[in-house]
Amino acid sequence: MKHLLLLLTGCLLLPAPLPAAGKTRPNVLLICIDDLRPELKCFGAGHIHSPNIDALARRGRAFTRHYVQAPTCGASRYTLLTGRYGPRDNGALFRHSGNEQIRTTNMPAWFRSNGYTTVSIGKVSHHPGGRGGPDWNDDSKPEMPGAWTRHLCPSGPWQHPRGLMHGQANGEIRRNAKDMDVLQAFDGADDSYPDGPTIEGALEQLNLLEKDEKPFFFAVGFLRPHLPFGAPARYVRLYDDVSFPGIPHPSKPVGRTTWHGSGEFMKYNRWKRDPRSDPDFATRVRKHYAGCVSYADALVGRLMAGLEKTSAAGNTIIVLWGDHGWHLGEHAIWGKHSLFEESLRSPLVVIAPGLKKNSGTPTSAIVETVDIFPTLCDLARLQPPTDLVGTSLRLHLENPAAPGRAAISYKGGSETIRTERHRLVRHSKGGKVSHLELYDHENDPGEIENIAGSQPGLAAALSKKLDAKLN
Ligand SMILES: [Ca+2]
Repeated sequence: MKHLLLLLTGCLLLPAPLPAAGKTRPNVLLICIDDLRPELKCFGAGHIHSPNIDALARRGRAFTRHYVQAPTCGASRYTLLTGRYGPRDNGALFRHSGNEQIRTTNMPAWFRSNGYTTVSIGKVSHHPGGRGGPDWNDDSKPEMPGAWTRHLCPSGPWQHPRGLMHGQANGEIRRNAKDMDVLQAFDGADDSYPDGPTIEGALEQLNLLEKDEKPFFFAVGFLRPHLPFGAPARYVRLYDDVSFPGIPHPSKPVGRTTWHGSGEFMKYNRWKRDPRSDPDFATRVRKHYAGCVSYADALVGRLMAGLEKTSAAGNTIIVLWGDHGWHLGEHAIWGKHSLFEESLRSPLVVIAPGLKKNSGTPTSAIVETVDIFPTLCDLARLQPPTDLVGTSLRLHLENPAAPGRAAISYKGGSETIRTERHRLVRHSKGGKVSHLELYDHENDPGEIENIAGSQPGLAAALSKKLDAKLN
């Protein structure tokens, strides 16, 4: 009911769109990277080669405890693009495409109605290019109707956005995952993999947007390191002689948790090798994932070089965001889709022109994906829609020591809240709480020992706090 009231209040109090903004407002460049866990040099992973994202972090603020709302692409991107908690599945944006409030006040729609040219290229909403239909290219089925001036997904030899999404080198389209390489390193140019058409198109768009009379809100979505793990060989070779640290807490959790059987990964595994029981294969998987990360990092570098060549560079807010994390063997999971720390924590880096104080110092304040929309409104001096659930991160951009807030996430019938010290996971069945997980990060950063049974009062208090945020 509270949600409905908020929604109605939002409709009534919605400010009229401002007149065309001209070039006085800053541009926004939003870089979305699919399935990127926060394992980058600038996030403390010394064995990862990520010079371009590291350079961004040096210029702005890296958020080392940024949590997504959902450990799956579509539901997480819904929260980024609407600034609200929402449906828990990949169809979230499509399902709300007819909802007037969401349609007119989602992030790109809001910037567009406030005088911005809004362009998306690659995977920004759940479907690259934002269309439904069998090949995800049906113009009559938009994922975000009217939000983008241009919602693009050049597909090159992969033929269409669906082909691009799970493609391997040189136009290979996924038909059956079990027939495909899950690990691949083709010795070719950046453009031999599906992110090639996206970076080429993005560089063209930057040139067009520079000449545009309006400021731009430009979102670029790269697919790697999403499965299958294929990248140009030179990025995978970076790790040939690198010794990786051991996998922390690699055992399957005891008791009822959000552990799962790594189905998304295992369906590709035509070699019948299982990283959970095959340490050599586990290392190969980790090194290919790292290769995909370094490939994505190189694409970020090309995009930034393209931006620097334009006159827009000095007046552009830059956000780099990962849509969720990924377990590389922690808790014996190879994939996302859990409510453990590894699935929910993702990289966030923000560079705001004019907010240079303490730049390069990361913040460990707890923040959420829903905070990004109000932050961008704040930095662009736009009044945000009244029913956003997040809070501007301006304070953290000005002061890395500013305290954070609790973060919530959800999947299916389960919800979790992460506070400074604890994580509570609440599982429900038939509308009733079935069981709880409670972890004390001060003594147990790996989320191994469930203390819900011995701390019922704390679990109840956190559950209440979770409800207050969700409702
Ligand atoms: Ca994803």
